[in-house]
Amino acid sequence: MKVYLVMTSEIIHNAHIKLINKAAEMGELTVGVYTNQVLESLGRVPIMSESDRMAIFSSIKGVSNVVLQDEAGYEKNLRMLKPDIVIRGDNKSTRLEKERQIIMDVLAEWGGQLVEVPYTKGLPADEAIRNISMQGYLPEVRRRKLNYYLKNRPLVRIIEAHNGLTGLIAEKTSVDVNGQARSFDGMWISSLCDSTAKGKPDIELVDHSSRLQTIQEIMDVTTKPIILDGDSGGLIEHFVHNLKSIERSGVSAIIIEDKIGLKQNSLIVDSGQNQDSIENFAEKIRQGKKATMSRDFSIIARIESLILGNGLEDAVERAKAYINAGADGIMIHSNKKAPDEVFAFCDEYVKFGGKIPLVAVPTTYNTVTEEELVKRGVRVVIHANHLLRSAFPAMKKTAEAILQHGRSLEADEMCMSIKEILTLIPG
Ligand code: SPV
Ligand code: MG
Repeated sequence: MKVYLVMTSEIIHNAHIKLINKAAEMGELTVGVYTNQVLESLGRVPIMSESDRMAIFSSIKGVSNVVLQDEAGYEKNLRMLKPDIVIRGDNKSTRLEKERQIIMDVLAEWGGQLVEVPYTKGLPADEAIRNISMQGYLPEVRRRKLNYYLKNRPLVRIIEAHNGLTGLIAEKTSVDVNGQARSFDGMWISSLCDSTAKGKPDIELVDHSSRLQTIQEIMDVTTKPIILDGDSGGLIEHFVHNLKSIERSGVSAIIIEDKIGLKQNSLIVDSGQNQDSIENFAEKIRQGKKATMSRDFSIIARIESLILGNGLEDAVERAKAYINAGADGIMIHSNKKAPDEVFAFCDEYVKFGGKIPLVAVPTTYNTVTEEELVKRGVRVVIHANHLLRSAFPAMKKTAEAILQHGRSLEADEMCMSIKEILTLIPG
């Protein structure tokens, strides 16, 4: 008898061993191990490589063979292995219910059989797994996540968050695109949105402590990596001190921009801002890298040459210098309607062999898709201000409706129900 068992867990506990023993008693056992890509599609951040997991299962008594399974469904591997028996836990989630039917249909083609064993909940190992997922709240785990994504994903998709509620939207929003779950990989704490949400202009006016407060609020209710908009980073002497509390707060990466003087938002056309010298900004990166302790904390250098009209050549020269200074990533920014100048920079970046991740913020040139940016070599796409910008008009409209009608009835259709708001965040 050929027996097939797919193991999803990366933490092996007693119930798994019992299951493997049971399967091995039935016949020659092949264990299927999900690829990391499949684990990711199921919302997991793999903690070890596929080959490590294969090696672990190969060494367990009773396992004759280990194969990789590169899809969440079993169909491809079943047709390849043609097992007489598939064994699995009788977990009743919707996804697994769907899978169950497909497994039975495919097995029926050669008279194979599905054997389901009771799914054991509440094991000590469940507690261990829960503890590991809880660690997403901890700084090092978040940082490792961002690093893992940067190394393993073609695209890291980031959205702006400026408080606990928008953090929850970034954390939980997921859509189905052609049968694949799609969600954001992390959050951008934008200076524009953090300032605007506090009713202040985006001119480095919101002080360090207030920025930390926003970070903590978001940290409290999310587990995804946070990329902080660090504005210009300020004076080098201040930057190295502020980095300590930023790093300790749990931020995964900070992006600093090479502007100097009173900072204005980059989307203001002809703001008359000055760009820092290459030497000074490179020194800021160098000192920043020295001041940080965590191996996974990233300092990303943001180049404003295109924003300030200083041209592509200057942008490329700066990218090279900032990489030499130890930057962990390069962000190229543009406030043009068309993506052409960003594309031109990307082409140069690829040509000179820029290896560290390239970041883009397509706010004004948002006809471009994430896929097109990735094709040009961009690895991180930040949707930098959209939760705040969409919330403001909705709130304003509601306020106007209440004023207009002298009551709130007419605003009801624009609002979620009291029941919904009361249950939005479980106790
Ligand atoms: C921000 O979101 O604050 C940014 C990006 O710095 S931009 O507004 O485009 O300058
Ligand atoms: Mg900003």
